[in-house]
Amino acid sequence: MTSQRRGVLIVFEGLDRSGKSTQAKRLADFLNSQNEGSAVLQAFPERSEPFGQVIDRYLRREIDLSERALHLAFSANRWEKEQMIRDKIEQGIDVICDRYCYSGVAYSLAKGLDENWVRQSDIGLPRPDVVLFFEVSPEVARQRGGFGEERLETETIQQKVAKKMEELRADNWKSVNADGSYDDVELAVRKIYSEIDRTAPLTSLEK
Ligand code: 2DT
Ligand code: MG
Repeated sequence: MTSQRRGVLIVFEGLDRSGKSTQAKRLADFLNSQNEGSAVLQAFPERSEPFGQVIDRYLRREIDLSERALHLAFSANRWEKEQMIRDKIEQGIDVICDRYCYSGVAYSLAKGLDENWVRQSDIGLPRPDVVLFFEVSPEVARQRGGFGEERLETETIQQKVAKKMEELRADNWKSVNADGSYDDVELAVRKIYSEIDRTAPLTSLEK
């Protein structure tokens, strides 16, 4: 048997305008610049997949969905990518996700859905080796520009999501102070990346 080292699953979570998408891309670009093909960037929702298209139409206000149907669509959208994620990691390729099930849970809890129900649909997905939790102060977030046009992009929803996200912290979470310059934050992210232990096997999300 070959003992090739596995890839890692790294998730970027945080509020809108915390810089997480920028930094997820920077990490992927950095890893690929060192070793071409060693990392893939995966954003959720992945709007190009069938369930992602439904989500996209909902977010752009083209269609309506009940809160539970929307929650399941977001979760199904992760399942659309599950095999790809497992395959890459087995091949030694790092998978960097811009949002994951924690956004799914936090947004749905913020809308008042039941916690046990909400967690159910993500059980069995690969569990991230590390979740980088981007924390940005309201002042800095405000300086980074206004909210967009899509659904869910309001101050009220963001505040509720922030509170719920805070409660989801677990042992695989690392806080990133996202108030610093993009270059400083990038270095902080790289340091956390370099400390990931990839000797243990990838696990799955449990109840
Ligand atoms: P982006 O702006 O990052 O494209 O996200 N969301 C996301 C959920 O409500 N549940 C989920 O499971 C995920 C992954 C966050 C679009 C919006 O979708 C929300 C913002
Ligand atoms: Mg957005």
